[in-house]
Amino acid sequence: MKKKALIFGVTGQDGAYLSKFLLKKGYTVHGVIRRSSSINTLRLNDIYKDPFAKKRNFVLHYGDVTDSLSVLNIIEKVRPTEIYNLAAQSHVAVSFDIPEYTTNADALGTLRILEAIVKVDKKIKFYQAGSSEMFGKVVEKPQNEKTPFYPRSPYGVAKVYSYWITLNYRESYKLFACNGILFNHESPLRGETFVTKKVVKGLCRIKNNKQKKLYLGNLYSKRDWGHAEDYVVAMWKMLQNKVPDDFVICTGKQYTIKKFINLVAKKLKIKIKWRGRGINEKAYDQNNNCIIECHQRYFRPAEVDTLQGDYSKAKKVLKWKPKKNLEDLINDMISFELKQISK
Ligand code: NAP
Ligand code: G4F
Repeated sequence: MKKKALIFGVTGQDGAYLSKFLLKKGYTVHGVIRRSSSINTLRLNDIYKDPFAKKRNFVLHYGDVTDSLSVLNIIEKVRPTEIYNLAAQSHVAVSFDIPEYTTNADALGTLRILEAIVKVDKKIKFYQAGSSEMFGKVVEKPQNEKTPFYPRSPYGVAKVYSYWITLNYRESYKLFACNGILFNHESPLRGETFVTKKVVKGLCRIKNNKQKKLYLGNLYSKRDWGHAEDYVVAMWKMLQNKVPDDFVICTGKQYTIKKFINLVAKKLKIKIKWRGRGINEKAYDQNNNCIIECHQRYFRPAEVDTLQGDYSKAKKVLKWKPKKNLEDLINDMISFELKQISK
């Protein structure tokens, strides 16, 4: 029988990559989109299907994970074989500005989907988009599936709730429910306000005289960055495993934000020199123009200083490993951005 996936958060970075991956695998993909006053399906342009077409393998439904009725109605109507919950207010810094909404969407949203599964069909498999932000102020290095959580933001705390409620419904109702604990993953489709996209886009525009300066926050936090295209494969593999389980997905390598900037600048042949310390640290180009400055607004009330994962379990059980390294990721992001500028 043809498999049917339902993706909450289909319009996001991962939603777009996962949809394309599942369509290639022969799935019919249903996605949940929010009503918006401006177009929010740009990442889905190449797979979007005319709603009046007779046979469609990609179908969109209006809904919201903060709205129980829409969640239940869509699951009842679609009757999917697999549900991927990627829906979230996913920006860590913004979660300090809208903590209540973040908790509603990122914590209770998961509960709403799990409850609907219990009501509609307990055989529906469920993937929960957990995050390395749950490790927060890390208690060991590197982090694996057994590392205790210590979240540092309303976003991280909400994701910890989702992790435990997913595990609880697995144990209580015997659901096939899995937590992916994914470390940062990026791509040309990454949201514009996350640091990798901001840096790549900013430096590409500076190189092409479209922008003079880029403002950033903490340059010294360390992240384990992978490519979103690799990570959606891991989500799918978790739901094809014999038993439901939880998996860390990462590259095992970490870099500072500053190192990431230096790598991007090198690729773009911008020779940068750093001067100053702390908030006064600045980057200058070969003509001594200041092209990067730090600004207080991009620092967070509490920071996650270091993240580095260990994907041994996923490698052993799911036969998953990342295919693309940081250089591949940067090349991919830069070529996308340069194409955008030349359009
Ligand atoms: P993203 O680009 O920000 O996408 C988030 C998606 O969730 C968008 O489709 C968004 O819709 C949707 N959404 C937000 N609030 C919603 C609501 N109330 N109801 C329904 N949909 C809602 O995030 P991403 O990078 O693809 O990440 C996907 C998931 O993985 C998220 O849950 C994120 O927290 C988690 N995660 C991401 C990473 C990473 O590094 N990317 C790492 C670990 C975990 P709109 O387009 O309408 O805003
Ligand atoms: O790119 P970021 O905003 O990603 P962050 O906070 O690590 O969260 C992302 O990854 C998580 C997985 O660990 C996901 F769960 C989450 O949904 C999201 O996708 O920031 C990365 C680092 C931080 O330390 C931040 O303080 O970059 C630092 N940074 C420095 N300047 C900045 C900036 N971050 C942003 N967004 N903007 C800046 O100007």
